[in-house]
Amino acid sequence: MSLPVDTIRILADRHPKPANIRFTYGTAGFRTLGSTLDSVMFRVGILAGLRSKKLDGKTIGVMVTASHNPEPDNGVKLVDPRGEMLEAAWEAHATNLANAPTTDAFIEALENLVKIAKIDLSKPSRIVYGRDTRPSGPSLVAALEDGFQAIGASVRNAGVTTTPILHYLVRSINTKGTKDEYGIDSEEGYMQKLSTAFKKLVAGKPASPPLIVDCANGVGAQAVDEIIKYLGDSLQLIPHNTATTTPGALNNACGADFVKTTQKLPPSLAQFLKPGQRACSFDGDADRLMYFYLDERGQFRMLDGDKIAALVAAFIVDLVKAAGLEEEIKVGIVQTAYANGGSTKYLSDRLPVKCVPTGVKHLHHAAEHYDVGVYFEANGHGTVLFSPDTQETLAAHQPSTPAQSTALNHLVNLTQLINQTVGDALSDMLLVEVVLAHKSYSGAEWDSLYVDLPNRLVKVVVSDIHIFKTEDAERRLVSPPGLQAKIDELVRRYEAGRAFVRPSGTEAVVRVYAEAMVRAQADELAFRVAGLVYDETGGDPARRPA
Ligand code: G16
Repeated sequence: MSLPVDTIRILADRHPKPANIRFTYGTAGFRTLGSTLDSVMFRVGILAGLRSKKLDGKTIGVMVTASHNPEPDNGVKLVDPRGEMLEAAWEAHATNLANAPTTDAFIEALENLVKIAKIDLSKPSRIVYGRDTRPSGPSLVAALEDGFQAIGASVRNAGVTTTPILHYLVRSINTKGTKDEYGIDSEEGYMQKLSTAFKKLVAGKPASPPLIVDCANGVGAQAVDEIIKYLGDSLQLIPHNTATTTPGALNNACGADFVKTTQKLPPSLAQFLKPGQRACSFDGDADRLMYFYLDERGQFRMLDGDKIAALVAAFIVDLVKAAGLEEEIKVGIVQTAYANGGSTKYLSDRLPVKCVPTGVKHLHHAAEHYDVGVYFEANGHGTVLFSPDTQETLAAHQPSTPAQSTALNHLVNLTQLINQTVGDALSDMLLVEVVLAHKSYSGAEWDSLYVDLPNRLVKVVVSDIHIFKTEDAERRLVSPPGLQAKIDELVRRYEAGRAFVRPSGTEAVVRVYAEAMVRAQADELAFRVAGLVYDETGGDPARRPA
């Protein structure tokens, strides 16, 4: 069987590639200005069909989102059958197809892919797809659907939904009727699964005070509205920033990325958050979560992905011990270079910690090597993975005391509460609430697990981010030559100083992270390193970071 070249040609001509743009499948798929992505969507539609054929007709997910990016951006990423990110080798195929300059070149690239990846075109192709609330979503989805039609895929439209729900659907569809069945393959099934596990885990605990949820004016608002119906009085959520149809509102001065990068309270919450009360922020597609509270002096205190990892890991370690499974189940942590030095020290004094490059795909794969792998990026993107062996151990273990039995049940319920396919703001929020309820912790008590080193994250706009190359899990630059030595020389001058530079995989910027013993020094170090980066690339002196 060969490719339906005639159909592909007719449809591809309706989605020409814009000249002079090079697309890259980056940290989380293709991501750039939505108005430039029409051809990419069409081509990804075909690629998803081929990926499904390659995997014997397993269902592949396609999510149209640009997550934390500004509203005019959009993007698309593929989800592999177990709900995880697309296999790395196929990222290169995606980039290759997206950049073919003409319809003829695109068809040639497709034929080439079929040959080198040995794709049996007679296999069926199945796809489930969804999008976030961005205004460019509907027209980009139409282009994607032309791609599905061109390759003759059987499709299911999940509509406007969160990225983690799409990942959940992919895994649920592919495991339906097997011993690994993940859940009922619908949004309702997802809500039911999470809320049932949550209620079991907090049963008998005093109800926590209400939680303010900043939905970033994105699709998370819809998911929060929905879960409220399922949670009943087990947890009271107060959604804010739910204006999903107000132009320009998405991720604007609100949401998880705003909180993490500015280390400030979203201004829209100022009149609602009282000292001591805890609140959290989702990002635009609800796969990241940041917590925060105001201390008794009204100062903003952030509880980021590192703090979530510390809270959750300690809780799981305690349960494993209480269940009598200390010897069988080992818990490990995965972080990136962005992890605060304070958290890395706290965690590595207690558990094995591994550092990997940015991107959930890297953390997820590293976490799979532990019995229970807790991974969180500092930006609030993360989850917990229970290995298949661990899940079997939990199912087979015979507790010898009532206390062991309770701890074992809690662990089993956690495997249901946690979305193990990818970082999930809603599921992670419920997880945090479970731990806080069990420990009777306020935000301040949670915060006091360890002290964060003051830190600063800065974006530098440079003419070409591709000249920046890193090694050692992105902690050191190998290119441009000589720049790392200059950074090292600067860092040496600051007490507890640490800084690194890496090109973003989701925005056209270079990111600079710095930390030091005191706030003013962390800020100064970040801006001085940013200045070095800027000078190196010969940017406009007027835009030099200062
Ligand atoms: C995506 C990735 C995250 C990553 C973030 C920023 O998040 O899934 O793993 O931390 O981008 O990446 P970079 O620094 O390379 O731009 P999201 O929430 O935007 O999908």
